[in-house]
Amino acid sequence: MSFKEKYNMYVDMVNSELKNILPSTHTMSTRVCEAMKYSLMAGGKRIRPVLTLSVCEMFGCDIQKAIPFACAVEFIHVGSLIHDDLPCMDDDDLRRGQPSCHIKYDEATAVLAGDGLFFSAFEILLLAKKFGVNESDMLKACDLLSKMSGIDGMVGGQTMDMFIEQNGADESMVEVMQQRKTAALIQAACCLGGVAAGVNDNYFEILNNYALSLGLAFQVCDDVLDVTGTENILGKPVGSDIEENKVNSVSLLGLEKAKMKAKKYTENAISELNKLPNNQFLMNLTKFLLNRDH
Ligand code: GRG
Repeated sequence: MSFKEKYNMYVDMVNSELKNILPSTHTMSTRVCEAMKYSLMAGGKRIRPVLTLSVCEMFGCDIQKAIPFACAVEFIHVGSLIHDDLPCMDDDDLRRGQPSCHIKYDEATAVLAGDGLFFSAFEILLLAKKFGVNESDMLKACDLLSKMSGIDGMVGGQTMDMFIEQNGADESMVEVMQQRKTAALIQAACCLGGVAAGVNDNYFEILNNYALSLGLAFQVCDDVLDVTGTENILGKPVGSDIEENKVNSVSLLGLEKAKMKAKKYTENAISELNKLPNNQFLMNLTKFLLNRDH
């Protein structure tokens, strides 16, 4: 199976499970359920759940065990994008080239759709018991996902991003912000695959290091794509981050140095990956993410 076929196979598995677990719309909360579904099914690349499933599989474990974890991570990711687009945050009318959740619905519905996705994520994660994950591993997964999403992870990173926009920052502060805002959930995605597979502490640490470098590379590429892409990752016009005076890798270092930084992080990720078994798919994915065009 080619890399692309395998990637699509993982995406299909995630999408069919997401459809099964989407909240029922036959309730008094129809509008918020529709908004959750709209954003979940709006064409995301599904990188994080693909990481969860492929990590689980590289250790020879049945991927079914990792499906609830993969879906839980995607729920958090999509919820964070909905909140990120709100007028009080990044104020973006477009996401993946389509109206953002608060434009398609309204602001209050978008806040609640994000909240709904965050809480449902943990409900879904706990479905792992039905797929053969034991309770102590589920607790470990729950601990990881909540930490990587909360103050030490995405929420903290987004807060730093807002602070930096007002006060400026140097390279090391931007790196901490990027680790928390973006890499943390990618770390959770990879480590949850490891938890589902029951990996030992040594492999767990390697996975965590791999995912940190991958997540940092991913964010720097995102900053680069804002300038070089035909349409940037948010579906916004090219260069909009720079025009809005965002402090990111490109505004701090310039385009060429930012590209070199993404390459360096990718090399670090690859050197961690070399310590793991059956790494061919993840090797291809790591290189693909460095060279992606959206
Ligand atoms: C409560 C978890 C929680 C979060 C709220 C709003 C917020 C705090 C955090 C925002 C974090 C954020 C938007 C980080 C950007 C990460 C990033 C590069 C997203 C783009 O990811 P892709 O390209 O998206 O994987 P697709 O569209 O493919 O799903």
